[in-house]
Order: sequence, then structure tokens, then C-alpha cells
Amino acid sequence: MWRSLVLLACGCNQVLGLDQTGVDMRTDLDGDGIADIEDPCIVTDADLIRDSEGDGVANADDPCPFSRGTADGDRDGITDDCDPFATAGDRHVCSMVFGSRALNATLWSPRAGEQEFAIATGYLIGFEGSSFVANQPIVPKSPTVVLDLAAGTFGPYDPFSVGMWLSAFPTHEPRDVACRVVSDGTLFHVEIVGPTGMVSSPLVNVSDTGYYYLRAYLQPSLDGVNVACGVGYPGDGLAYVRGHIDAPLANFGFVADAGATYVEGLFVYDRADLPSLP
Ligand SMILES: [Ca+2]
Ligand SMILES: [Ca+2]
Ligand SMILES: [Ca+2]
Repeated sequence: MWRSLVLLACGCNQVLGLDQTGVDMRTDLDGDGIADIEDPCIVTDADLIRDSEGDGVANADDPCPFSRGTADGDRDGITDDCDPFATAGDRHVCSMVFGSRALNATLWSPRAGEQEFAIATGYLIGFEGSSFVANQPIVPKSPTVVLDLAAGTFGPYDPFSVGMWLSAFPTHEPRDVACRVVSDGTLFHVEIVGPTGMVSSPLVNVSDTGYYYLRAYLQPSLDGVNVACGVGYPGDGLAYVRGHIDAPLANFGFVADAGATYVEGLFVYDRADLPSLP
């Protein structure tokens, strides 16, 4: 009713949240009353109440949703297994565990010309050759953002490649940038792939469990975004590489170039300051 009255009285696109092309910018996919464009965490109750590692703390209140570790060396509320920086100031922004099929289908789209992807309730699966991007911004516009992908493979000794599109468009473009982990089944490395080429880390041994996490740090710079991309196990050190994106970020997404893999969750942290990247 309120909107109808405003429409009659005003008819202005800004109030209705319409941009110049008539696209509604005020969609609220998770129905929490916060428009997607402003929502720091687009998830449904299915994600909020899930307890990914079973420590009795729901993901909504758990700053480290994939590890039961309790040590918090810098006492910033993010336990050491997840803490992106050793100095206090990290904030847990969002845990996405893809618990709503309806939201998954609306929020994520396969990229043009690629295989259909599958998202099952509770975890996300990318098949060889598929990648997809978010239809809404999901990366906060904070001075420092950290994206943790808790993931694994169904066959730990099978080759696989899975990653995050840090900046990608609905169709493939030379500007696309990915942070990804690549394994031959025994050893893996992490790499940043983008328009300026690829930087790759030293090789790391693959765990027996096939479980690992991939982490990307993002910090805006004067001419784009500085990136650090790492891979490791909860509680263990990560192997990192650093790179730079020469433009504002496009959309976030996922890519699986080889092997069946599952993604347990995407966990987002941020900071209000600009500490040095690893
Ligand atoms: Ca919302
Ligand atoms: Ca938990
Ligand atoms: Ca901490």
C-alpha cells in the first residue's frame, strides 16, 4: 500500500529503487527486509540455523563455522582456525551454506556457454567445466574483505580444480579474475588467474580427508583491488600468492574446472582498516 501511494504521488524511480533501465534494484531475495543491494548477508533461515561443524553454535552466531577450535589469540571474537589476521579487528559478516534451493536458484546463474551446475541443499557441487556467478553483489564494500571457501572433494586422490571468481561477468571476459586451488591428487597449489596472467604458490600436500579451505583477501587500492589468495587446512598455515585486479570488482562466483567437488560454505569476514595482506 505504501509503495502504491508513493507511486501515485511521486512516480520517481529512486523511491521505487528502479534504475534507468527499469530493473528493480530493491529485490530482497532472502526476505529479511534488507534490499539485496544493501544486504551484507543474503541467506535464509536454513543457513542461519545450520551448525556446519556441529559444535552447538549455529552458523549465524559462529565466527568459525567449519572448525571447533576455541583458541582466540588476539581476542577479537574470531577463533584462530578462522582468523584472517593475527591482529584484532576482524568481523564475521556472513556464512552462506546454500541451504535454500529457492535462493540458490535465484542468486546464482551458470555463465554463458557453460554446463549447468548443481546446488544441493546444504552443500554446493560444481562439475567439471562449470562456473557460475552471483546475480547480486555479495562481497561487502569494506576496506578489507576476506572470503573463506570451506570445500572438499569426493575423491581426495582424484585431480580437481575449484575456485572463486573474485571478479566475473555473466559471460566470459578477459577481465575475469579467479582465486583457485588446483590438485593432481597428491599435491596442490593455489593460484590467481587474471588478465595479467597467473601467479602460483608452491605445492602443498593433499590431506587424507580431502577437506581444505580456500581464502581470498581483497583490499581496494588507488587503481583497483589488491588480492591475496591462499589454501590450507583449518588451524594450519596457508600457502599464499598475491595479485592485483586493475578495475573495480564485478560479481563473485564459483568455478570448478576439473573433478567433482563440494563446497561446505562461503564465510565472509571484513575489517574497517587496512592491515598488510599476507
Ligand atoms: Ca535481504
Ligand atoms: Ca557451529
Ligand atoms: Ca582472533
